[in-house]
Amino acid sequence: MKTDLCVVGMGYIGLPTSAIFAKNGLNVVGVDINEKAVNLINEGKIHIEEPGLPDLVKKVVENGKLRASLKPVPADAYIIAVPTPIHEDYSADINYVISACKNIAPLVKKGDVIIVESTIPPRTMNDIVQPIFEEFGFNVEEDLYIAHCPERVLPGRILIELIENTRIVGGLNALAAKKAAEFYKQVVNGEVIETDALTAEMAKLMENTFRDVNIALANELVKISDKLGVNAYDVIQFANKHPRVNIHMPGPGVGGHCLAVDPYFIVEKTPEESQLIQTARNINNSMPGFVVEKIKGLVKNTDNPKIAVLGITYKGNVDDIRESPAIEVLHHLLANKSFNIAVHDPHVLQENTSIQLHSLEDALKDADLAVVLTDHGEFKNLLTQDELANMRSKIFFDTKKVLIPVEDAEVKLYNFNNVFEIN
Ligand code: SAJ
Repeated sequence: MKTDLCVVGMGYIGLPTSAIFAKNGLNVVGVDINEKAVNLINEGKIHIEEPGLPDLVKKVVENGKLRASLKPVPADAYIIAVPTPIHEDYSADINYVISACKNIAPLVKKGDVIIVESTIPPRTMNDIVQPIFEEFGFNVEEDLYIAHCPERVLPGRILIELIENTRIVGGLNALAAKKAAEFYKQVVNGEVIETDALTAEMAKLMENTFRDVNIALANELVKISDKLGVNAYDVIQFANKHPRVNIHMPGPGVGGHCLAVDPYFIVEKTPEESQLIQTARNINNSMPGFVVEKIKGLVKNTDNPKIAVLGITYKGNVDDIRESPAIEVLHHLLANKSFNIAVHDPHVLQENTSIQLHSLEDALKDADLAVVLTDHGEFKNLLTQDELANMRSKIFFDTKKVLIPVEDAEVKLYNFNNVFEIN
């Protein structure tokens, strides 16, 4: 059977994208180097957590529209959705994109559409991707339609946002943008904007940088409020009553593979010009340390305290622990040999991490302090749950303002409202 679309990378973006095109009737082959993921998908199952995705993948695999493979296959269109991590020195690692391009290049034919969805540093399409296809003998101006169409979906809402969000399609030339835009319009209800590759690269990076900088402002406010003795959440709430103000939410840092990474792609190319972006990154990176200092303050009068760490994913209601500030806090705590640490996360499977996980009951048993680092929905009503009964002290430090406060003299709740009370 002819393959309409070959998607390289079966992760948080590639798999749902494949499933949505398959649902729309295209014959889709999803490619991944992870044999376990490939086998699971071919059984109609999935290896990631995302609402609605298990049912959709089951359906499109069962009706033969989606199958997974370890190797790319010839198709009329290709989407590259592989990770672009950062090196230790914060420079972008685009090797997966390069090898994906090199793997599909021998299979492509004149008239094919090739789309890079992975987030990439500015000029990658022109300086890296284009020459790869030229090396394989293509005239990229005429033979192929190559475009960057950055993914912009929010984990937890991927299936909705893939269809509803505006897409930016940046072609190597205007015709490539038009052809790639037509391809997306098969499934996207939102606006599909055509532009050049560099503008698309920068628009994507600035979206996440905007958010990172605004969260940094909220996190800096927490530190300022801590010094001044003022309730940071009240300040944010009241300031945000102004029609043109939207201070973001503070937290134990900024995680995930997007906000904590993408700004560095801009910094790498323009270090002199990106001062604000770098400062914001530094502020957000300092938050795990700030939280750890407050935790130390809370247990300073307890010998060998037991601390329950609740939530280790990079944000609430997902299972992703990549670049998680909670993990950084945890590592600091584990390094302190006088602390007894017990971790609970209702979204993370033990088989996916080397961190020893506990049930909520075990984590809280005999605990002197519980620290909430992720805003999972499961934690909202924590303060009324039976599992609290066996805590040694019912002291909570909620860095995400997820716990609903209770009127209970035994329970002491700290968050960024009253963090200045901790010394
Ligand atoms: N966070 C805060 N305060 C806030 C909002 C978020 O501390 O007010 C933290 C979260 O806890 C988390 C991090 O920021 O650690 C990132 O969370 P997020 O929900 O803001 O974003 P991601 O990384 O899950 O997804 C982002 C989205 N970008 C934007 O909203 C501009 C998504 O649309 C992108 O597709 C994704 O990055 C990506 O792949 O680039």
